[in-house]
Order: sequence, then structure tokens, then C-alpha cells
Amino acid sequence: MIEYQNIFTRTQIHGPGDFGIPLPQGAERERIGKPTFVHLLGLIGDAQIGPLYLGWIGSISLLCGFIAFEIIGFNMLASVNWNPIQFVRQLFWLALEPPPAKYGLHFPPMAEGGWWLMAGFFLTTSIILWWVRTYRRALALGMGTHVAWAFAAAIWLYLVLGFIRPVLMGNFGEAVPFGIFPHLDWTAAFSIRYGNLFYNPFHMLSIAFLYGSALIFAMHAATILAVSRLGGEREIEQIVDRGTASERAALFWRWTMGFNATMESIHRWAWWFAVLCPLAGGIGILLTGTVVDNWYLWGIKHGFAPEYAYDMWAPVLDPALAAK
Ligand code: 07D
Ligand code: 07D
Repeated sequence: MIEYQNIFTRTQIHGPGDFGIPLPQGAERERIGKPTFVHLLGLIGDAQIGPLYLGWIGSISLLCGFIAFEIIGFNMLASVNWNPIQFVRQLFWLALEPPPAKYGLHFPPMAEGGWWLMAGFFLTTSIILWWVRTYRRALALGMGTHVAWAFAAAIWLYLVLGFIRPVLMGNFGEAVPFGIFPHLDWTAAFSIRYGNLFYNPFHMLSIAFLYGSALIFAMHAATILAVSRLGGEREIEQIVDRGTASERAALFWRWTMGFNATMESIHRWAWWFAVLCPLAGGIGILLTGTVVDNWYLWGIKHGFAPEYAYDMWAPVLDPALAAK
């Protein structure tokens, strides 16, 4: 007998394309495209594509995202003398940098950060409009706005990094450059500049929620997959019936750990862990350079970072030299 498998071998059964519930007051015309089915997509999700709701807000968001992407791309291309081969070769190392500190919060010449400000403006507009879309589409479906608020937590960290903290520090030079490796260099330099971010308690919290999110995601996903052979990924019957997949999933954890989440509470755990990661992180970044200049010294002051005796009388011998 072929065992019922999941992840990549889901049975794909579908009827005619589903248009979804009617939208309020003549908004239907904004839902575009006829539903089509793609088998490959059906292996990782729902095989149906469309129809898509693309109102004005969605369209403007995509347009602004495209403009930001083009500004970044063309500035990177200009930085390699418009040479397409070098552009491809060096792509991950190229950057569109924010203005130097001397311009403060004033608008700098285009080649010295003006383009960075423009790209940042369009990217931010795009992201915020996309947020509005997640909020309004949820309301149109009579849902809660949980997705929008989770997204808002990420936008909070993004705004702290690229706008709120630079404004508090008095210059846009504090912000993050656009670029794959350059933004990592910025991250490493930021940590060193402010005395090692590891000693920032909000960085610690953010990491705990990051790792916690991965753990909760793994536990939840594994539990549901483990009972999907009993129909655990279905909704109504598992909630109301005894002896079902859902009850077994709960019992598994009660037997293993003595405690189990519920079908509802596991999603609350997951939501809060995910949201608190960038929420705590944003607080940590906001405090850096504004309230605390050096997290390592702050750690010593508060008694949890080790204080090395720099003023020790006897110099420490380098063992590598001592061997000679
Ligand atoms: C899997 C969902 C899909 C999203 C993807 C990202 C772009 C960028 C580039 C136009 C999990 C799409 C990428 C739109 C296009 C240009 C120039 C989400 C998934 C696949 N980072 N970061 C990455 C961003 C910051 C850090 C990768 C964005 C901070 C470290 C990708 C932001 C700091 C590492 C990326 C942002 C920081 C990365 C993979 C904004 C501290 C890595 C992301 C808007 C938080 C990793 C080469 C991923 C890597 C990586 C995007 C901000 C640190 C390019 C859009 C300033 C240490 N970051 N990042 O899969 O491989 O996310 O880098 O704030 O090691 Mg980053
Ligand atoms: C980036 C939110 C913004 C993204 C948005 C999405 C698009 C379009 C396109 C899909 C990720 C925009 C979307 C543009 C997408 C398509 C097609 C969220 C973002 C709105 N750190 N560190 C964190 C660890 C060190 C440093 C957080 C670990 C060193 C700095 C996280 C380690 C130094 C910052 C974390 C470690 C350093 C952080 C990020 C280990 C470097 C931050 C959480 C084991 C030498 C950020 C308080 C997050 C922060 C941050 C993890 C080490 C620097 C928990 C595990 C000591 C400067 N670090 N870090 O959700 O909040 O990011 O810090 O060593 O700013 Mg760190």
C-alpha cells in the first residue's frame, strides 16, 4: 500500500476555479484575472493562481517598489562605469550609500546620498502602502488584522534602522546602505562602533525570540505533519471530536513534557514570538548611540560583562613568541 505522504506528494484534487466571496459594493471589478491551475505550485501550496485583488493601493505600492529598485540598480550600475559584466560580477558587493554625516538631515547632492534618500522614500512608501493593503484586504474578508500588525513589527525595525534613529542622531549617514554585503558590513561596523551589540539586552531578547520562533515553528509544523495522516491539518472535526488527530497531537506533548498548547494557543505563541523579535530589536537599536554609547561598558557597569584588568602590572606573554 502506498502510504499517504505529505509536503511534496499531496494529493491534488480541485473543482472549478474558486473566485472567493463577493466583495462589498461593486469592488469586484478590481479582482483581476481568471483562475488557472499550476501543478508544480500545487506541490507546495494551493495550485490555483488568481484572481488577484490589485486596487490602487497595491498598484502604487508595486510602482514605488519598482522605482526604488531601479534607483538602486542604476546607481550600482553607474558605480561600475555602466559596465554590465562588472555589474553582474560585483553585484553582491555594490552599494547605494547614505549621505556623509556632514550633510546632517539636509538634502545632499544627488551623487552624495541624494539618490539614497530618494530610494529610501520610494521603498518606505511602497512598504507602508503594502501594509495598508494587508490591513484593508483583511477587513474586506471580515478577518482580524493580525497579519498587518505582525508586518508592522518588521516595519518598526526597518524604520528605526533607516529613519527614526538617524533622525534622532541628527544625520542620515547613520542609516543602512542598500546592498547585499554592504548592509552586512554596516551591521558588523554598528556592533563594533557601539561596543559589541551582544551586551545590548534588547539584542539578547530579539535573539531569544528569533531562536524561539524557529523552535515553535519546528514543533508546531512537525506536530501537525505527524498527525496529518489522521487528517490533522483539517479544521472542524479535529476541534470537536475526541480521539482525533488534534487530540493525539495534544496528548503527544502532554506525555512528553506534561503540558500541551491548544489549537488556538500555539498560534498565539507563534505570533508573539515572531512579533517580539523585531519589536525588541527596534528598541535595542533605538537606544544605541542615543542613550547608550558603548554596550560593553554598560554591561560592566551593570555587573554582567567581564571587566578585563587592562591596567594589570605584569604584561601577558604571547605563547607563540615564548616558544621561540
Ligand atoms: C526568506 C522572505 C523573502 C525575502 C527575501 C529578501 C531584498 C533585497 C537588494 C535591492 C528572511 C529579499 C531581498 C528585497 C534586494 C537590493 C539591494 C525572509 C524571507 C529573500 N535585510 N541581513 C539578508 C534585508 C537588515 C542581516 C538576505 C532587507 C539589517 C544579516 C537579504 C532589510 C540588519 C544577514 C536581506 C534588511 C541585517 C542578512 C536574506 C530591510 C539587522 C544575512 C534575508 C528592508 C537586522 C542574510 C547576504 C532573508 C544574507 C541577510 C534583506 C535589513 C542583517 C538580502 C530587505 C540592517 C546578518 N538580508 N539586515 O532571507 O544572506 O530574510 O546576507 O530592512 O546573513 Mg538583511
Ligand atoms: C530586517 C525587518 C525589516 C524588514 C522589512 C521587510 C522588502 C521586500 C521582497 C519578498 C529581520 C522589507 C521587505 C524590502 C521583500 C520580496 C521579494 C527583520 C528585518 C520591513 N545577531 N544585530 C539582530 C543575531 C551580531 C546587529 C536581530 C544572532 C553581532 C545589528 C536578530 C547573532 C553583530 C542588528 C539578531 C548576532 C550584530 C542586529 C534582527 C549571533 C554583528 C539589528 C531581528 C549568533 C557583528 C537587529 C537589536 C530581525 C536588531 C539585529 C540575531 C550577532 C549586529 C535577533 C543570532 C554581535 C546592528 N540580530 N549581531 O527580525 O534588532 O531581523 O538588533 O552571533 O539592527 Mg545581531
